Amino acid sequence: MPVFSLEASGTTRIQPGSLRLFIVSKPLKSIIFDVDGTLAETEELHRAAFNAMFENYGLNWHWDQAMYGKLLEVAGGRNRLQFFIEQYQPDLAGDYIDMTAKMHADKTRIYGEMMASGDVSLRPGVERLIVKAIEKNLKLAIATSTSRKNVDALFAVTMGQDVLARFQAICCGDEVERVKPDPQVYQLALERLNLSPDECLAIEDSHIGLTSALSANIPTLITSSAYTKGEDFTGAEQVMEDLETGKFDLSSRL
Ligand code: XBP
Ligand code: MG
Repeated sequence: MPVFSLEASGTTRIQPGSLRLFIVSKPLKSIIFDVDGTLAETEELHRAAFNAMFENYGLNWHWDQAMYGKLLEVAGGRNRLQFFIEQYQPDLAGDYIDMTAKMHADKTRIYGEMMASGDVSLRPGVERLIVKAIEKNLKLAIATSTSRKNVDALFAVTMGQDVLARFQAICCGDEVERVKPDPQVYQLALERLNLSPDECLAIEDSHIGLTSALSANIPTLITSSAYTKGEDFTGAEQVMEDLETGKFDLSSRL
């Protein structure tokens, strides 16, 4: 007979003879959401915004999906752009590497315009979970490598700024020194929430995000996205296609 058995509820039962001891995990107090790929499939819009920015600069650089898939290994758009120039345009690095902040700011402006006039929607089950979490008085948080401007742009066309205002901690890539996979952005979220990692659940879509959340000791659920399907999600609590298909049930965590 196994000494440890993991119950569906998340309790660990230890059975030395007839003695039954239950170690109950702390009740969930907060859900921390990643943004790109988790709240919404936004990476194609990011890619289009990068390509439009390149055109505006008169550059013949164009990131197709295969290239973008590789570049997503570098989180944070400005880091990604720098990496691309160094790896794929080394002859032009002298001219462009110092311009990446300006280029990335232009890309952010274009992304905002595209978001406002596009048809991005939240991924299945996201809105339902946010509404349920508010109903159950859970704290809501965001931990993302993207900028606050882009988070605002997404909420403006989806659940609205009033719902974003219900988030107790909105932690973005432009507030931390090191973006994911570094744990900084999740550590900042924990600090602002004033909670311990085991009171939180992170929801992520990528192995980079998973590494970041796990390095901050936060249990993590994965909803894989268009660009991250098939990645190695070892260490995740659960992996599902999306919150709706995976029938993620918040009540089992309360
Ligand atoms: C994913 C990212 C972001 C976006 C682009 O962020 O790495 O960099 O691809 O956004 P998340 P920026 O942590 O939400 O998955 O150009 O604004 O960085
Ligand atoms: Mg993501």
